[in-house]
Amino acid sequence: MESVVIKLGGSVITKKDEPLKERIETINNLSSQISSVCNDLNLCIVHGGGSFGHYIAKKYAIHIGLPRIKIGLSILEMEMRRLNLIVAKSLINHGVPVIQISPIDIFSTKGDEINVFHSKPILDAINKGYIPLLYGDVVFDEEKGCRILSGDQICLELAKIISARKIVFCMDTMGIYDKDPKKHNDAKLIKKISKEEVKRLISNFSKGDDVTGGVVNKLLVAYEAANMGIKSIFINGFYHNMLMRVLRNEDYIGTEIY
Ligand code: ATP
Ligand code: IP8
Repeated sequence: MESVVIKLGGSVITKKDEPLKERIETINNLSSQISSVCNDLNLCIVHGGGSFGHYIAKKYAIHIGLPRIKIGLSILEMEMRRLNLIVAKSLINHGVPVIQISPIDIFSTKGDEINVFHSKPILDAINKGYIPLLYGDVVFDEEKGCRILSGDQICLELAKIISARKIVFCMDTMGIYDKDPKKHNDAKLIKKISKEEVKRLISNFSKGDDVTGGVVNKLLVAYEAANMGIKSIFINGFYHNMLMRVLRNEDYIGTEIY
């Protein structure tokens, strides 16, 4: 069976301009698409922070290290688990056998590097036929106290351990453009990007307002993935059945980084 990692972007599953607001209809729609293919694939699902994670992380400056207001980190963890529960409930209601796994329990970092990844709970779940469901999270860091580990980065770690050849990123745009399509009407969708081209593109893009670096972080992850022979596919998570089409290896509109 083919192994695939899916990232449900925070820009798709939450209203990024409204703190702590999920998009339940979109989540249900994505769950239904995943449900139609989940028996034919080895899947891991990861979701982003959106207006839960990024909002709380910025409010308490958690992306800089341990917050001065200690409870801020607890609130971030609680809100991410709440968003994770919303996503899990939807997937389970659609018959997708997910097991929620909190990154703070299995990852820790030292500086920019992941130095602990306790992958057994993930592999155990997969071996028993379940689908691990993780999310971008705060994790403890040996130097800074804590740091935000993006869902994108977690996707890459999962792809490595389950030998996935493909990560599918659902975003609120049709894929990667030559410039931010929300700011430039003449932005052009780039359908295929080689790993050599990615580096050049990154230097033109801004990190945006997110605590994990937005589209730049995604491209860095895609670059690292491509170096390991893992393809990254960027699609619009709002677009009718696009996720299902990619998962079924059918034609789709989006960006492939290889
Ligand atoms: P989260 O980090 O909350 O999970 P996400 O993974 O859904 O969110 P974002 O990090 O919000 O995705 O990145 C998507 C956003 O990146 C788009 O809304 C778009 O405005 C912005 N963006 C900036 N430059 C580009 C570009 N060149 N191509 C595509 N999107 C871009
Ligand atoms: O949204 C960040 O993960 P991302 C999660 O995938 C938090 O970048 C807690 C902000």
